[in-house]
Amino acid sequence: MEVSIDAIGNVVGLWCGGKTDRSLPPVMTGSHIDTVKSGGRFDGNLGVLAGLEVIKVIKEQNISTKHPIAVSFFTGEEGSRFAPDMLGSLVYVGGLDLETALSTISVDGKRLGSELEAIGYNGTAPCPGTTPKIFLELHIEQGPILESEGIDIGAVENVQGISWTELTIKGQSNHAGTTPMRMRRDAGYVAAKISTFVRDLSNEMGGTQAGTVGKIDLVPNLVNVVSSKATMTVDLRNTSELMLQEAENRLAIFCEGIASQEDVEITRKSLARFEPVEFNHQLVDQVFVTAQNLGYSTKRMTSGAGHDAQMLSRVCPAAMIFVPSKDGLSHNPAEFTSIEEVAAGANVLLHLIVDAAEEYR
Ligand code: HGY
Ligand code: MN
Ligand code: MN
Repeated sequence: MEVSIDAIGNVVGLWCGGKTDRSLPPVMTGSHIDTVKSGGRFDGNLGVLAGLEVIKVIKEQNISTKHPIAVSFFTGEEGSRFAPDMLGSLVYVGGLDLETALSTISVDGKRLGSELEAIGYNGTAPCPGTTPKIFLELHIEQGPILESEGIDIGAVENVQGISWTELTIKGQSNHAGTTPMRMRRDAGYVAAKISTFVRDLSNEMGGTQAGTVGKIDLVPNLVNVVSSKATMTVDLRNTSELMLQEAENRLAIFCEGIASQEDVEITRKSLARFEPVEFNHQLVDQVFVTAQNLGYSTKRMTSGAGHDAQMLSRVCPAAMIFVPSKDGLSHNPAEFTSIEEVAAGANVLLHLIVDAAEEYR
């Protein structure tokens, strides 16, 4: 394939058969190859490897298509090192300017542009990138639905909204033994209260509301010192933009209240904020029908996780194919999908791509 690397490290492999018209927009598939630190082998990688397998089968079968076919992987989809998530695909579609992205500082204090240079992925291909004809992403569900209902393929209709906030809580370090409880300005205690509030709020709101505190760093983080500082993250999700705003507002009100009650200062920084995304209905229908025609049980569903496809949907029709996750597990080394389930997803992807790329019969 003709491989290009763009200025934010996105990689696009382009395949053109003998009679392909290079002036036509490519049918694109792909995903990401970064994982969270404690991640599994399927999240992201499946979509990229399946895309390469599709090209291999097309070449073996001497299939020739009018449109070029592209297989891509986007930089920093996870966002847990360099926020926001889907950073590379957001730059690819022009949703985040390149300089801002390159100057992003990671949780470990590194500048994204320098890190790309260090690994040789500060490429020369321009950002934003070529607009595809369509974008299809094969991905594991990362949840329990397909497995629990015994369904082979998910035709993903939409992605829920995402709100990531970093809260910095400043109190006062003090002696754990001598400081009367009424005199404490305990950042660690406030972080814990916010953490339980996020859980209680999500349970109370119900529906698709999700709330996660995945990261809390305490200073000085010592057994006999009242914490002077806590830095924490809050991940809120909802399929409804209004409900997501409601959750954000209630979190802000809770923080104001606990800050004055505990005499601490709380500052907030948004790390990521994406509204819910609806995929192209016609393309979702094609995913659904193609899977059914191939004899797979199929279900229309929502994605709880964010994906590169939601960014590509800003510039072209996009949709996703889900395959089951064992025990609904993901962002965990035990993440697993069987080879039969993988093959089913890759087959649906193959047929959709060949159809969209307009095979010469
Ligand atoms: O956070 C997410 O939904 C994705 O894994 N980046
Ligand atoms: Mn993913
Ligand atoms: Mn992920």
